[in-house]
Parts: sequence; C-alpha cells; structure tokens
Amino acid sequence: MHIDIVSVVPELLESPFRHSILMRAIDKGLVTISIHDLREYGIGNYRQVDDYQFGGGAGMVMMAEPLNKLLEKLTSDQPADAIVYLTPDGESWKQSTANSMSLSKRLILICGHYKGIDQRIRDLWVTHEVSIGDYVLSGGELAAAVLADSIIRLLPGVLNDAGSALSDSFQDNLLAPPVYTRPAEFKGMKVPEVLLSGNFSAIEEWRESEALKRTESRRPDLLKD
Ligand code: 6GU
Repeated sequence: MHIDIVSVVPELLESPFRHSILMRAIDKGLVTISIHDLREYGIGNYRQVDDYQFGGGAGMVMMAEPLNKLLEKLTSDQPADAIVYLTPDGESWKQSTANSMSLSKRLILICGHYKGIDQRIRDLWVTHEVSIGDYVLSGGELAAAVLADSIIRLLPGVLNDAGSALSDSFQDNLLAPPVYTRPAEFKGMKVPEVLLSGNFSAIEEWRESEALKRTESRRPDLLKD
C-alpha cells in the first residue's frame, strides 16, 4: 500500500510513523508513506495556499489551485483508490471503514486547515470526507495519522499475532473485555478465577459476557446497529 498525505504543516506528521508498529510496517516494506508540503505548490513568491472566503466571514480557505496541481501530479501515473479529506464536517471514522480501506493499493489523505478547502476541490477530487470525532482539531494532520494508523495495523504481516486485530474493540461492534497479566495477585486484587482455569470455552464465555457488559454501560449505541 502507498499513502500520500497532503499538508501545510508536514512537520506534524514526522513522528507518528517513526515508532513502534507503524515504523515496523514501513521497514518491512508493507506500506510506503509520502508526506507532501502543499506550500511547494503555492501561488507566487509567497507560495500562497490560502485566501479570504467569498461572502466574507472570519477565517481563511485553502485555495483550489495548489491542491489541484498537487493532486494532478499524485494521480498522473496511477489513480488513487480513495482520496480522503479530513474535516470535522465529514462522516465519522469507523473500524468498518478502516477495514475496507485497508484493501486499497493507493490512498491520498488531505489535511484541512483554517476554514477548510475550497468546495470545488471536494466536488472534483474527494471520494471520502472523514471526521474522527465530535470536537474540533486545529488541523487534519493528527486525524490523518489516526486514519493511517488504524489502516496500516490491519495490513497482513504488520501485527505479529494476526488474531490480535480481530479481537480489538469495535471489530465485532463490542468493546474489548478486561485483560490481566502476571502477577495473579496484585495489591490484594486477584485475577478472575476463570482466566486461570485452563477451561477455554469458559474463558471465551466470560470474555464475551464482560465485553457485552462494558458495551452496555459505556457505548449502548453500538448495540443498536
Ligand atoms: Cl478530520 N479535522 C479537524 N480539523 N478537526 C476534527 C477532525 C478532523 N475530526 C474531528 N475533529
């Protein structure tokens, strides 16, 4: 898989891919990531990428031309499977969308800033508009890192234990059950007996029931779908 990320603050995207699981995925050649500085495609000597909005109002808008130039370049050799615009007015990012996007060969992520990008770029190029939650971030970069992380960890060979991704919270619309490791007793608190029993069907039953309990109390909305 190849992921292109378009940003006006590319420095914000340096660290997330340099550590742990994502770095290992890159080192193993399972994914390549290119971060593009939109300013290099900016207009004039000042490399302008934003301008006042028509109709007035506070806040700048990311101009169509620099984005268009960069997107034309990125898609000239090979089309992208998805062109995602990160924006608080997008659709909520979900595990199911991460699952389906993990089957892509090429993704382009566009990080919004200021008041967002000119609507005509959305109309012309963008295939998915995504928000990562009901709050406002200063820019789409952290959201792009969230998307990239949730997608890359699903690629075959990225996680050591292939079963691990399948047992994550949300994979079956349930939150994950509690987990314990050694010692079996800590500050007088004991690990649930069943987990030490070696009875795998009883353990599975306990996990399912705990997952359901957690979901009912914390995220009852997940049980409605
Ligand atoms: Cl994708 N971008 C910004 N700027 N804010 C957000 C968001 C994205 N998702 C939630 N808040």
